Amino acid sequence: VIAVAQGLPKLAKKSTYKVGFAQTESNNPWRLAQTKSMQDEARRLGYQLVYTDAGGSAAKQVSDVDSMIAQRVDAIFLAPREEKPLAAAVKKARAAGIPVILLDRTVDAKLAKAGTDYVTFIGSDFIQEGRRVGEWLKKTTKGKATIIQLLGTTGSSPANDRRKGFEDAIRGQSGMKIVASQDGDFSRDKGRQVMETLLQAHPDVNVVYAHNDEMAIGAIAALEAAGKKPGKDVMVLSIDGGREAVKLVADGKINYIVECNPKFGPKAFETLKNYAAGKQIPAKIINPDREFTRENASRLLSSAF
Ligand code: GYE
Repeated sequence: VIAVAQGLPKLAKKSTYKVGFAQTESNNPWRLAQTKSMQDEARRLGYQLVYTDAGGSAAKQVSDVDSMIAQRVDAIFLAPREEKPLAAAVKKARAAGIPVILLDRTVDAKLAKAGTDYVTFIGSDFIQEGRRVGEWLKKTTKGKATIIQLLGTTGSSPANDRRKGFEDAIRGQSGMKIVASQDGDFSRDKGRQVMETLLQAHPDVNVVYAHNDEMAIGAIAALEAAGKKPGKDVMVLSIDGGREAVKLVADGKINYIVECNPKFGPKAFETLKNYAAGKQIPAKIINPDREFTRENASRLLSSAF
């Protein structure tokens, strides 16, 4: 699909820009790597980056976008924490004549559209990520698994889609059962707490699928505290592929990770420049994701974020 920049605010061709980057939170390695990549690329290009950190609050992120509009930035990169609340912020920026590029998460497609309300979405295909985890599990366990699913932040596009892709992949497998799915807010500590509680209710579980590394690492702590061997008694599956987690794959405590790479900087700013040059921009720009297994983890470790 090609989003023709019709009706979208124009971006003048200039030698430098003042651009906003509205980040969701900064409490995990993925977010820190993404922010660094954006800051490094802005510095390299000599652009001014107006950076805000919503600290895990969608309401704060909405007001961060408001303040970028008030400061008249040339364009806004937005990593929308949740799908619905941030759709309104996208529309406000558009109405103020400021083009928005969505980074890493998207907004509800019924509320705001690429090519009309925002320029494009740059990120991973989260449904595909979840599906790959489900397919790998189906193959590896020959269709037999008792699963706990640790969900990402409620209302965020990666949580919705990683769930959908995974559940679609294992649907119809009578030997595969998800006994509990609970929100761990993409956080290590929440993941550990939720896993502790769920393990008590479901001591027979032998797989945990976490929507990101941080929750997987939290789940590993809970498993070890309960006297279980992560990676052996209970398989651990995750998404992201940060260095700490890939190391755990090499050590045998995580069994499988689908990558979700946070280094958006170069692609984000290149898209901005293409937009200013009047080039056609696809409605979605999908990053390729690798995968980490016992076989390749040591070799790929140094290339993980
Ligand atoms: O997987 C997670 C982060 O939106 C794709 O958010 C991103 C996710 C990522 O907190 O670790």
